[in-house]
Amino acid sequence: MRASSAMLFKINTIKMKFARTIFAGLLVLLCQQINAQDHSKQHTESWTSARPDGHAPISVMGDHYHHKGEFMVSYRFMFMNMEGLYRGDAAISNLQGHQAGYMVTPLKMPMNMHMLGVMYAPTDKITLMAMFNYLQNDMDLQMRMPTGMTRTFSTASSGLSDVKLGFLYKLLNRNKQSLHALVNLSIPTGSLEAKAATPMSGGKQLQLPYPMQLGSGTYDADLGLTYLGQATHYSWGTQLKGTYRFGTNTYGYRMGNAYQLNSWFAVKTTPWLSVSARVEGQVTTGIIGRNANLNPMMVTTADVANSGRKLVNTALGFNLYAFKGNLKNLRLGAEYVYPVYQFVTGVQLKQKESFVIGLQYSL
Ligand SMILES: [Cu+2]
Repeated sequence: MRASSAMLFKINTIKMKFARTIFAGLLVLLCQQINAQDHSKQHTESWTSARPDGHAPISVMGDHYHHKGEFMVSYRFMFMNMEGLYRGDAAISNLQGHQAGYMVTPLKMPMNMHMLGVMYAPTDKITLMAMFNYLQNDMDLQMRMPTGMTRTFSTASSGLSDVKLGFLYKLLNRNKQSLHALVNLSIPTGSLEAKAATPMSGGKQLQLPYPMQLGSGTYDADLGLTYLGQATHYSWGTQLKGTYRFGTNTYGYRMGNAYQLNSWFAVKTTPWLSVSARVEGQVTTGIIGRNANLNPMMVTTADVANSGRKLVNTALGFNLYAFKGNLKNLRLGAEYVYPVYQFVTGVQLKQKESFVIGLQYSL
């Protein structure tokens, strides 16, 4: 047993090294390609954000940097919904969820998120970023008695989530192609104390399960790389981003790491409008450790065995851009996001569609 797990660990380490080597190789190739094109052209043009598709679809964060002295504020609103149970990559009934050993199963979890962002570029190379998120979570649940009777109830939580501070670093911008790195530090300002009275608690306020809490409780880092390209009437981009969490929070657990690969394509139909299509792959690993205040047999969301998922999203969106006039540099973006594939570890709610709308203003 021990020998085989050591072997597995070794194989995984080799796989990771291999993936890292491939990634570094691709990066070098990309830089060389951008440089090579530079020498072949007489007039080199920079990638520019001053067009409707100069910003990525609104759901993508840290997609663009600014010129020295520029300042930007943004507000985004996101509605997300989760509904119906999944085990692995297949839907199951709530009865099957209860039969897996849980007294309570969730029915749905709609979530509203308000995001306020600030960007400022002290130099052409560096753009500083800060992001403040306010969350409103709701969850409808079903309790099943041994007699087979069911009863539904709801819980809710809301408040400031974790604050993110970071910067973008411009690596290259030439031949209408651009490459920049993203570094964010997430500060655990979001509360882990969200509580509610449930039919099982006899009127007492009890700490809510993991997905209903407002923050991770740990210091986390986002590391990312964004590649952008432009032609006269269309543009494209790819962003690879990882969220890494460190240590354990005051309740003895750590949320899973998250990895995202985003690729999008946009068509600039007029100087003020672009439409976009995007594909996103997401992997979130499971929770490490557990909160001793939560009874894992009570509800699926209180059991860390039901955490971690893989998801493929598709999205359609548009950007409106005021390129002149009094509202110059004001943008409005919206995107509709629909998951086309998901795999959950254990029993979890299924991710449904989400909708994002946002305003950005730079000066
Ligand atoms: Cu900006």
